[in-house]
Parts: sequence; C-alpha cells; structure tokens
Amino acid sequence: MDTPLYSVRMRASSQGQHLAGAERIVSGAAVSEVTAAMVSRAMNCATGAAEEIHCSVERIASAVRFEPLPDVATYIVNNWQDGRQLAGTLLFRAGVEKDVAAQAVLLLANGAGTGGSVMRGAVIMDAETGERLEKDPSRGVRVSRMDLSSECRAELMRELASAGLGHHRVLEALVLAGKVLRAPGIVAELCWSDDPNYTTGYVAAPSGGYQRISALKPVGDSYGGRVFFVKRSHVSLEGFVNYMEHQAVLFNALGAISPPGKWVATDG
Ligand code: PML
Repeated sequence: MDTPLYSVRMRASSQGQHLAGAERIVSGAAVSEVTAAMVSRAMNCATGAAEEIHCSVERIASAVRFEPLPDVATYIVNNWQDGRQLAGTLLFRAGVEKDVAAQAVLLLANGAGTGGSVMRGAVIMDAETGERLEKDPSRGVRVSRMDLSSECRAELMRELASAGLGHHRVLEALVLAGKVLRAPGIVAELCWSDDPNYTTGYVAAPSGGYQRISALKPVGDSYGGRVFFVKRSHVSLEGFVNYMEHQAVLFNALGAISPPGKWVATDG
C-alpha cells in the first residue's frame, strides 16, 4: 500500500496583514517536524513578528501527480523598464496577445486587487482579449498542494545554490510555477514579488519553462502578484481552478538550470 501523504500549510499574519505562508506535502512521519519548522519561520519573520499563525494538516485523499520541474533560465536586464519589455516579448512568444501582455504588466504594477491593492491570489486573464476571468477578483486564485520529493528538494537546493540562486523565493516560486505549467489550458504566467526589496520576477510558459527576469519593478515598490493566462474558448475555468487549488503535485526531477545571460532591449 502507498504511504499516505499529508498537505501541511501555514499562514501568518499581523494586524490583519499577511506576513508569511508556506506549504509542503510530506509523509505522516514528517508532519510534526515540518509543522514546527513552519511555525518557527513565522515567529522569526524578517518583516515582523506574527500575531496569528494558522497551520493545517490534511491527508491527501486523491491521487498525487508526480512531475519534473521546468527548465530555469535567467535574463539579466539593465533596468525594470527593459525587464517589462522582455516580459512582454516572452509572453507574446508563449501565445499572449501583445496588448494583453502590456495590460497584465500594468495591472500588477498598479495593484490588481480591490481599489488598487495587492491581490493575494492570482488573476486569471484571457490571453486573447485581456478579460479577467477569476470568479472573485478580490481574492483571485490560490495555488496550493505542491512540493518537491525530499531527494529532489536536496538536489534542487544544491543546484540552485551553485548557480547563485539560493534565495528561498526562487525555489518556492519555481515549484509554484511548475504546478501552474501543468494546468489544463495554461498559456503562460507572469509574476513578480510584492516585497519592495525583491525586484526579480518571471514569465513561465510550457515551451519556455521558468524564465527569470532580474528586474521587473524598481526597488522600494511594494506592488506585485501573479497573472495566469488561458484561452477562454479552450479551457474549463472550473477544472482549471480546481486543479490549481486541489490537485496535489509532487516534483521528483529537476529541469536544466542555465547560467544567467544578459538581455539587451531593442527599440520599438
Ligand atoms: C525568483 O527569483 O526566481 C523568484 C521570483 C518571483 C518571486 C515571487 C514571490 O516570492 O512572491
């Protein structure tokens, strides 16, 4: 009989503001240790002490999908303006209309949530028309239930560190994007962090993999978020959201990790 797996999730907040979140998929034997490590991380958050920490542990009842991670590429750009131009190019290459890509960049830059706030979940956008498709635009879609097998985690940490990509955000975003790229009907994802000191973001696409861009916003800017592009006429939105929120995906093999390369913007 297969060993049962558990989804362990943590979210920490202070004065109603999200501070930190984490999630893992582990065997029953590892649940206590992983939960304790998450609580410790929330208690020692660089952005302030947590006032509330919520942890949940759920046995995964449905079949877990085992998948390889996407390839990783890093483009070094001169500034965030060039980074946004590159994001537009990569999104267009993936199948997103040019004006829709530009619209998505502006949406994240100005706050995709209610009243121009940062949205915790992701926007779903029609790659052909730019129409927003998420049911509740104040909440967006949360991607959940994805992790690395323990062998793959150890190997990935080693490989990322030796490529100079040891920041925890790279590993976490790569795993999330890995799940997104396996979604039925996904065209591409655009993401950058709302951390004012973390300016790197990425465009992920089934054909291009996880394509990091060294700057997508100026330092000090606290806007960020995620946009998932689909083609409305080709996708079941219900199936898409259900996959993002509920399907457990465990990554058990690495993709190629290329060394960073310089990217120079072109006119027009
Ligand atoms: C990376 O450097 O590859 C991570 C980029 C996106 C980070 C998103 C986030 O942590 O919110």
